[in-house]
Amino acid sequence: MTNSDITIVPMGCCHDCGGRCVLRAHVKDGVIIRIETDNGEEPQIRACMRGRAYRQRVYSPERLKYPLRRVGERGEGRFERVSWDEALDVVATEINRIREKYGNGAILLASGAGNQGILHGPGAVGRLLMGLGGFTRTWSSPSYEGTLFASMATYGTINTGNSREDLLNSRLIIMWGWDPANTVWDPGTSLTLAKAREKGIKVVAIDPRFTDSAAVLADQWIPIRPGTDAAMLIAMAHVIITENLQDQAFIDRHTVGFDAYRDYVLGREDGTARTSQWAETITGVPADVITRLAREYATRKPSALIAGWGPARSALGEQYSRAANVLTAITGNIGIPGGYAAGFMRAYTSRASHRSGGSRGPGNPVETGSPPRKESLYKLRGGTNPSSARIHYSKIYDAILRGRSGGHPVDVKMLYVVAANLINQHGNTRRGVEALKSRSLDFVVVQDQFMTPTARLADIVLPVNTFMERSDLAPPWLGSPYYIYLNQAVDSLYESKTDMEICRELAGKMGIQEVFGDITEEQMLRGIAAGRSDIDDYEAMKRDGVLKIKDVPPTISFKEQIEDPENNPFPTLSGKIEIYCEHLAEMDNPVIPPIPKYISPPENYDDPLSSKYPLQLITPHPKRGTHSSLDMVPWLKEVEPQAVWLNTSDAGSRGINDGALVDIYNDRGRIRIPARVTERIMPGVVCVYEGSWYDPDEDGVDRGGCANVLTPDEHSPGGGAIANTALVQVAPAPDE
Ligand SMILES: Nc1nc2c(c(=O)[nH]1)N[C@H]1C(S)=C(S)[C@@H](COP(=O)(O)OP(=O)(O)OC[C@H]3O[C@@H](n4cnc5c(=O)[nH]c(N)nc54)[C@H](O)[C@@H]3O)O[C@H]1N2
Ligand SMILES: Nc1nc2c(c(=O)[nH]1)N[C@H]1C(S)=C(S)[C@@H](COP(=O)(O)OP(=O)(O)OC[C@H]3O[C@@H](n4cnc5c(=O)[nH]c(N)nc54)[C@H](O)[C@@H]3O)O[C@H]1N2
Ligand code: SF4
Ligand SMILES: [Mo]
Repeated sequence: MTNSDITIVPMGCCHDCGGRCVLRAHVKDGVIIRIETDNGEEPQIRACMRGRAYRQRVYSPERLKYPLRRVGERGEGRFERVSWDEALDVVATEINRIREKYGNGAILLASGAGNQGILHGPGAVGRLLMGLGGFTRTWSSPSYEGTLFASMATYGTINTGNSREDLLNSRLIIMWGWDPANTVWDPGTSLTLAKAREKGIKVVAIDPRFTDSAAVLADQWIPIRPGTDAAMLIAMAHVIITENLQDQAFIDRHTVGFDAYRDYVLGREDGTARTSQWAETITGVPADVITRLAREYATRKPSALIAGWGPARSALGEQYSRAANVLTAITGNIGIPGGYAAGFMRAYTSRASHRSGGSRGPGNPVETGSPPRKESLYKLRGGTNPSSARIHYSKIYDAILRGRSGGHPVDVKMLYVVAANLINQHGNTRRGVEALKSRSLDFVVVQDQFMTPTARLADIVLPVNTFMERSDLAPPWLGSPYYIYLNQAVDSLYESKTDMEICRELAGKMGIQEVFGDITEEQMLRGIAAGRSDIDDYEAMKRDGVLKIKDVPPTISFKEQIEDPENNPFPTLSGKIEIYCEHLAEMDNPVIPPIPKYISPPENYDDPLSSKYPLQLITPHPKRGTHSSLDMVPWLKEVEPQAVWLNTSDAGSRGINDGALVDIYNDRGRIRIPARVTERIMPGVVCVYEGSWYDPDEDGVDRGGCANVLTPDEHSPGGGAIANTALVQVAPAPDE
């Protein structure tokens, strides 16, 4: 489309936010001067302020411009400009040297979620390293592994959601640890929830914070202590069972293990009845609030209990997800319009995974013959990241520092980081710095668009272009029926290249050109599109920058299993919904029991450590950013400067006023940022959004406010990240 001397290029926003929205870049004389969004037919896929502000990222003065080589010690942050030829020679030489000396397993690929297009991002590096005989992969996703594990254990699948528009058939919607007004969860979710409320459907938010969603989309806010959700869910089951409100016919027909769960809930197993009063002391939620919600949920059928991933990003997060899944089962809210099988939540699925990372896929020679991990659901089709040759991404630092002698499958000698700001985004930032500086690690290469806290620790830094400087194809974040076609808006800035171009050149230097073949990127995109049955008009998609798939019938997960169970078993080992999961029983691990239980995790509110660090830290996803990717955008910094949310009473008892500079600290580290004193967070809990860049001063105090300075580099038994379990103290910052 051309209007005078301005060209409008249709494309989309492609970082790892919960959206994937239409953008239209106005380009004049080769420069993006304005960004607008979808003004076309309904349903519009409208961008938020983050996408609309994107040109400040493309033209940020902080962009990486040229390949860089470290001078001085690793981590000192001093680099010199080198040519692409020199930089790639070093990378190729190091890869070959390390493969020959230590074997391919010594190369660890740390791929992140920075780019969500299908063609660009980490996939190219995975392809290159596979072409060279394999590499060590990480396992687990920082997003959802706890939820995924619980979803697989209960239903044998991650396809558990209903279409968004089906929420309008519900009579009660519970947003449990879910804040879609901020995190999006596919464009249109907030609009649907707003319509639901207009229709008179009750919406409840359960969250330690009075979130934007609680404020604008909910009728009721129930604050709850982090890490205790399983107790409330189990107490709701107690109310339902003692008042005989369960759907017994559904339970008898579609589930296994109800009796064992009932015995636990009623206290027949161990003498402790899981009453609302029992849960009140644990969760901080008044018993009558729990009882009332349980009755409403069981009797206002159909009801949608949407259990977010945030509460599962905790030390024993699987128990929360399992307890939520089981509650939806015992009330028979599964497989029916207006219901919702709590679980992973993917709905529309006629396409492949939304993850384009190079860390997935079959046939890695480095993994051949390695047995499955004991704590994986390896007997299920698809398993849950079963290979014991992989390193959990929370354990990358430990693997580098301790290697085989620390129980890891390999001694890591080279770290290839692509589209990941791991130092910032993985738990225990300071240990990460120690690991990447370690002399046992021979070589670190980082491919990124900015000199991130991770790139500062590299030996070679390779500049990558942004999604506005190349073409790509991107499915929505979770699973709505549409595709975004990203038309290239401008030429690559400075000397930046795509990840694909970089890997192709490396492949050329290493004599394996055939890995990428000689087809163009456009031909590759056409090939990808041809492999997807729901893309029927490539040209129209490219012209419009979006393909909205029409006439998709609403998804009601498990409809077939519920209507005709004999012919449609659940893909679990029993063929039914597993309230009691035999596969879990075989693991014989007390912190992943076969039925969901409330187990107090380490660093919970009642841990003895709370006498030293009395506040529970949560670190949700930022409104002003997509993880760490937009930290440098001034317009977005204005929206919500990084600060710690602190309840008025906790601030008062510490002599802290709104806006004052404070220290948030524990044994892992210390950050110094302003306090946001507010009633929007419950007493005893503090919130620091993830994503702000680590920026330590000479005393090692992080002035950037990186939440992961305070979180652990551990994982839950099923493999979930632990971003919302950490005890801290807050104090006024010392005078400077
Ligand atoms: N703006 C924005 N949107 C995003 C992203 C982003 O970076 N920025 N990232 C995207 C990605 S990759 C992901 S994985 C998703 C993540 O989506 P979610 O996991 O749903 O997002 P979070 O913000 O981490 O957590 C949701 C809510 O859980 C609450 N919470 C934390 N701990 C607890 C708890 O113990 N109990 C209860 N009941 N609530 C708790 C938080 O206060 C928060 O309001 O978001 C996506 N959307
Ligand atoms: N404390 C805490 N930590 C968390 C979370 C939390 O809730 N709390 N959430 C976790 C979650 S759910 C996620 S998904 C992770 C995300 O963690 P990451 O994937 O590490 O984070 P991002 O900031 O999305 O992107 C990483 C980098 O990718 C770069 N990038 C963008 N596009 C490209 C590209 O095309 N090519 C290359 N080579 N680089 C590119 C960006 O510049 C950025 O530096 O964070 C996790 N970390
Ligand atoms: S940041 Fe997310 S919600 Fe905002 S425009 Fe981009 S994809 Fe859409
Ligand atoms: Mo994520």
